[in-house]
Amino acid sequence: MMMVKLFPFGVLLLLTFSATGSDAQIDVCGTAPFNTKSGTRIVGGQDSTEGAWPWQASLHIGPGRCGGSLINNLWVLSAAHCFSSTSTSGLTIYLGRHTQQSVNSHESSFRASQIIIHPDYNSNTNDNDIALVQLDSTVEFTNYIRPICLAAAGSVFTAGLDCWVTGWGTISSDANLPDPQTLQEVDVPIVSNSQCSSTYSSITDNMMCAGLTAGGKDSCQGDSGGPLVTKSGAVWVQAGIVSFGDGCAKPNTPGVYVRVSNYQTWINSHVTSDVPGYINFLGPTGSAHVVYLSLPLLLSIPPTIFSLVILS
Ligand code: 4AZ
Repeated sequence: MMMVKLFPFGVLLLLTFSATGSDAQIDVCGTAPFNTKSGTRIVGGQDSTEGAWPWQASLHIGPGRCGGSLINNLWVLSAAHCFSSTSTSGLTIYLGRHTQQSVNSHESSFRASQIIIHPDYNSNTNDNDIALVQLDSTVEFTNYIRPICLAAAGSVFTAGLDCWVTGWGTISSDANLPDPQTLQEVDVPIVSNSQCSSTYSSITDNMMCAGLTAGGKDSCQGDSGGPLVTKSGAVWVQAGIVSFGDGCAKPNTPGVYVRVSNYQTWINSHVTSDVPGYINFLGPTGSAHVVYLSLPLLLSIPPTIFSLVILS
């Protein structure tokens, strides 16, 4: 945790979050009024509470299903391998969805106006397995539909960090169980890239891994494109995108995720208005900058300068 002590005898304690840019989304991203976690098929997980993961998108691509995450009022982040082309026909995007069959009173559905697949996506190695989907109209944020904050360039996710992954993918690697109706959630710890490379031969810096040594908890087929998130102070930040794995939930076989923090420049080159909120994640409390200011100093700072001080 970075600690800035302007006045050691300060009387005011301010918790702020490090953000890059003056982002329209930073005030709202990563907040989830119905999420009670402290710190996600999904194999070994559980039904989520309605509204707990308000950035979760359900992409129906013809007969196929993928996950995604809302990053501002117009764009959804997902995986490149979810799309066989950039044709938007047959694609429906659901936000605020909880179950795949019952009535979802908080849901809105959209068509896509554009699909952007990363130009360096390699379907043989799975490198750069990232895509952006532009909705055909802007979405109104509610308690059930909100954007996720994204991990800023330079973010650090150390081995063992607890993360959550969410989706409607298969809940069993033997494919005998039907897909779940209710959005599933499971918590999985980060596995270092060096450790993960002992399982997979092609782990790149653009990837990150998460899972238990013993197995039992994992994302799986149908969860692809969905978010791997962790909590940073009071807000949730997306670390990864469900990408691939050798089966699901096997011992010593972590799930592999896109390392979102490597794509801030690429995302911002396409999402040019209402830029997503980025959090420089350095640990569970690592992005919380504690700032001490004395009351006289505080009162002497004009509001505009003050906001620059705490956000820089
Ligand atoms: C899949 O087939 C898939 N355990 C996605 C994620 C994982 C495995 C398979 C990770 O889309």
